[in-house]
Amino acid sequence: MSNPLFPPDFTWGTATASYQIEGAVRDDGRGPSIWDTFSHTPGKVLNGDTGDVADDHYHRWQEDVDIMSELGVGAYRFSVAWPRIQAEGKGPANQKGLDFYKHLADRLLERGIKPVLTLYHWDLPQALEDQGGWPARDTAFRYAEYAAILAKALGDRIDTWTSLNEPWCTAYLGYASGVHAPGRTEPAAALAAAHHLNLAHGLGLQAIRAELGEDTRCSVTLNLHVVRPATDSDEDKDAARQILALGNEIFLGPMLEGRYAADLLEDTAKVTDWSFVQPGDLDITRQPLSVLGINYYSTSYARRVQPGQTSHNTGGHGDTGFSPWVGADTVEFLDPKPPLTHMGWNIEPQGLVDLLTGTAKRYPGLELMVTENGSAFPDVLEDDAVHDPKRQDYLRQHIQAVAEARAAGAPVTGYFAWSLMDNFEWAWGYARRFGLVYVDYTTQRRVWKDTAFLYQKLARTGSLD
Ligand code: IFM
Repeated sequence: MSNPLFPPDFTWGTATASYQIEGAVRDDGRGPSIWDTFSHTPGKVLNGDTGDVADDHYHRWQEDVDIMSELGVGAYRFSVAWPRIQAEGKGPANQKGLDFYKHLADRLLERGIKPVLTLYHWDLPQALEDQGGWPARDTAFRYAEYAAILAKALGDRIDTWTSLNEPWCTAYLGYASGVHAPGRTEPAAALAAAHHLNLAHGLGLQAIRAELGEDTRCSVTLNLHVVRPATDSDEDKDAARQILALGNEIFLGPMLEGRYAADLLEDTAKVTDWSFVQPGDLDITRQPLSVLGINYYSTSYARRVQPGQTSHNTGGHGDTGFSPWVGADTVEFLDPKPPLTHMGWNIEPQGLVDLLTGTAKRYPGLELMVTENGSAFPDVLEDDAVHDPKRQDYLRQHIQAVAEARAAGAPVTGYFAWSLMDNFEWAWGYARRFGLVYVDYTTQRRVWKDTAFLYQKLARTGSLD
């Protein structure tokens, strides 16, 4: 590849999430989360895997920070497990839970790695789900209290506060298709959940800035979808528009523009009347963002079919059949075209160029970061090494895409590889590996894959030449 010309202050980072790596689900006063319940429900996660032990990061975090230090990354994006801080999602904070993240942040800072904290990466306290979960408005207010606790406790240790990771997954996979926790299949509830996530985002950022000051660096991470029409026909263009409204506009509108788009409301009218949006909510959801985090893996192709004619509704990153549940019952996704990753997702780096340049054009001046990008491939541990040329290719192509977007003027200031190490890949359990570092789950040994060495070079030099 040509020299991508990343400046020295470009942030190279790695990312993880609490339930995917921590394990220790009963230690030090942690309460149960919806993912504990879901993963322990037979048939929900491949091979019956759970996050009970995961990467045992809760006990091995120092070794994991050492790995990051050796990789040479400048930032680490991790999430806090809400039920470690408030076992039941409300009430006073659990000091031991706070201490874990304080120590982690301190060690990162000692090593010159900026802590980028996500408040919510899907592990809702089960007690809050029992009271209605995200479809219940009260959850947004409980989240704001939790945000205030974290801000007070972790304060200036944190470089960037990220309200939510991929609220799309929480709302649609959790409450519409039900393939993620809590596994509910209630379309109207999914749209209410989306709104309450938007509200939680706004209330959470208000709480953090009230505690730490208006200049506090705050963000949200969205898995913005790149959905292309299968053909140039008006029908297929409208199918893509409909999925983009459900996937992207439903969060971008309220968070960045203080509105829900009229076509989104129309498209979903037979599912809900949106009466859960209360006067004043859209002033709260729209808070100044210091940076927008974008997660990108692949694209998808949509077409319009006649009612009742859809043969399948999968394709692209995580579009696991959510659309018919929320009113898009005449949209069909094309089968993804090879090359595919082990997730079955197509590899289309141009999608990342388009997404970054398109978002930059739409929101001039808004700083962007790629907060997740990476690929799963079946890895084999051989003589203490993992040779993963396909993952290296994926990385090279997508780094090139970021460079292209930057060259076209998109203000992208950082890239976080998903993931630092193999981990619990939700409904796929441990059967899908996204790590730069291989985890041997029987011994918890960490082994650098070839891609980790490549990333080290990138992090240290800003170039893959
Ligand atoms: O593992 C997930 C992560 O938790 C959220 N974004 C997508 C990743 C790969 O599926």
